[in-house]
Amino acid sequence: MAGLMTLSRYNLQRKREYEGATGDFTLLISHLALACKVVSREVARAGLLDVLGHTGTSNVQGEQVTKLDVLSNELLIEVLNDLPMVAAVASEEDEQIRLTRAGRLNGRYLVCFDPLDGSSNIDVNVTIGTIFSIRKRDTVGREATAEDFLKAGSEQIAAGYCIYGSSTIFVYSTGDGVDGFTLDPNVGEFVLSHPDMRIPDPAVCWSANVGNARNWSAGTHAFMARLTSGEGRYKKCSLRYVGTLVADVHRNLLQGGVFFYPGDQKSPKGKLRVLYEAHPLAYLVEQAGGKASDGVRRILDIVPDGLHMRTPLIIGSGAEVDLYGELAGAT
Ligand code: AHM
Ligand code: MG
Repeated sequence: MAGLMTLSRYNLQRKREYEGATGDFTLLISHLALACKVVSREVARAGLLDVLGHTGTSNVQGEQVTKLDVLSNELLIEVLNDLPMVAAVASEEDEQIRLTRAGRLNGRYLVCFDPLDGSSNIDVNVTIGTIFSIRKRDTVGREATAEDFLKAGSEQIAAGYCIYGSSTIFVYSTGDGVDGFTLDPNVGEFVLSHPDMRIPDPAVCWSANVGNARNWSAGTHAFMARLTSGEGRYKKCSLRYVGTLVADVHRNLLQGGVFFYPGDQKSPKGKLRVLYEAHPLAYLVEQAGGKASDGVRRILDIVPDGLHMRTPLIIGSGAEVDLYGELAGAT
């Protein structure tokens, strides 16, 4: 028991290392982890509680039946609402930012999240996750605005995700490497299970929705041809696509691999969103020794022009992200 490194203990140790740390950030991370534990519980019993699928109906107790992604959104917002250090949140589920109750004027932090990534997998019992990103703002003393969020990904001070799979794993970085914590459901604590995650080389898998290939550019086809050539680095490179970004990135982080969701003829800007999908995952993957680009630009250099801006995303093992740039970047 003495050696058990829980997320709270880990954060306390880290806090001691930073002179002048107020403990605000530690508290914020522990509240995000708490929200993820609750989402994990709801995901695990979703089938029982009938929260899958539709909104707008009532369950047997006469309570409103809420879709799991809406429920997760409200849970995260509720948990952050009373933290005085959080000024506002931006979520995939909400068109506009929401100011918090406690920190709207003097909170230093802004939090972006995708409360439940992998919408198409929610109702079919396949791995889903929560993604978050934290920034500091320089406008303390007044109410935060959407513009405060529209900053380059390199300005994030922390990012992470929680994945609800065969186990629940909370992965995060504060810019000093990436650590993963697995939820021990018996004690209700996240325990350090994946210290200092680094993307192994070479890539053993690639992930893309090949169903969209008819719309891809010649360059993207050339990239896929290289990955499936069976030559050199690609002697053993398998296709693995969950269709939940956070799950595909998690696997590629652990095993080495590249995920790509390019812009194509139908959707030139791609599908994935900058602020709460691409930025946080790019931050984590870079911290683990990988890369992330939109084919031309580093993801962390993108300054979004709106809360829900989309971007092509190529993310994972550095050599493959570079190769995509060479073969398809200009097309
Ligand atoms: P979501 O945030 O609504 O779940 O949409 C994003 C998801 C990603 O998790 C995943 O990588 C992608 O959409 C899958 O898209 P597709 O179904 O087109 O393959
Ligand atoms: Mg998503």
